[in-house]
Amino acid sequence: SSKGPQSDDVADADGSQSVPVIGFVQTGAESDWRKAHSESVRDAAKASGYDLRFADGQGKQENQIKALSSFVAQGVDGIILSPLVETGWDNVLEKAKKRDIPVLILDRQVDVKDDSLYVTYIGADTYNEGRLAAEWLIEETGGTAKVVELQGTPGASPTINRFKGFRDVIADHSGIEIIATQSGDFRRSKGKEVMEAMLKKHGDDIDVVYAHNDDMAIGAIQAIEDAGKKPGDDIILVSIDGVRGAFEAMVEGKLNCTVECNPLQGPMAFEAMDKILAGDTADIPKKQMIKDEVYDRDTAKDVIDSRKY
Ligand code: GYE
Repeated sequence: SSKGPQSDDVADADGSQSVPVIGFVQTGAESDWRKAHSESVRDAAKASGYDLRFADGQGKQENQIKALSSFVAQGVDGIILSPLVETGWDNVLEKAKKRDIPVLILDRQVDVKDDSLYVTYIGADTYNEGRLAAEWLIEETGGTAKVVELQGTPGASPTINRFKGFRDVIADHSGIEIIATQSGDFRRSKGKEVMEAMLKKHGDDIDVVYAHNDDMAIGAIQAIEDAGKKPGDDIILVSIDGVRGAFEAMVEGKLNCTVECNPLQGPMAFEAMDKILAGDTADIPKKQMIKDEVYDRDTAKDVIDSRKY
């Protein structure tokens, strides 16, 4: 029997309660963070008694839009969207609104004309993560370093926010200079490829890699080692997410710092969905941000065994 919201449930012909159907539109499977995120949503749906329909956008907004339209056409009870990029959602969200299908935005943000097109946003404070990465770096380097930046997917809210948060902090520190910046699409292979090109071009000038996620940092570590340098010592690396691979790299001394970004958002999402489907939206904030911690090489060993993703 469903532990989900009872009030809106329709009794089936045999008298049993029908299980609410939720369409989940995911970005893809670009990183370890994303895999943990998908798993968290799947597990929480099950634990809360929902029937989850999972649509994998495979890194393309058009796939996500198609999946959303199709969930609307199916008349699902609710939709959870993790949008690849920030813009371009107005039309499809209007379709959902016209059919009275509530939409919860999870992880990445949307930029829409009309905020009533979604009920609530739940995710990490990715702007603050960019700030925390910069603050750690200033502390570590004493405020002097030439930095190369590996950006996430162009147009994605964490990319925009981690780009800006970092710059807002280094603005007061003229000794920190970004000498190159390019997208590695939040992917390990792309991070390695972009880092190889940066090493060829900038060689010994590079003091620091700032990667918008751990997967790209791990790719960059490979490229640095292939170039005969010692990641963590010859070049400092700071990234974001806090996935297991990052903790392993820190324990090995190859990654200097990761700013946590918690992907285990499923329970929060379905707690909110319970309320939404029960018509209990009054106390749901428009925006719910998850808190992040900073970990570095000194603290990694002590916490690696307690990491949940
Ligand atoms: O940092 C990255 C993932 O949207 C915050 O997306 C998320 C980011 C995360 O692919 O690893």
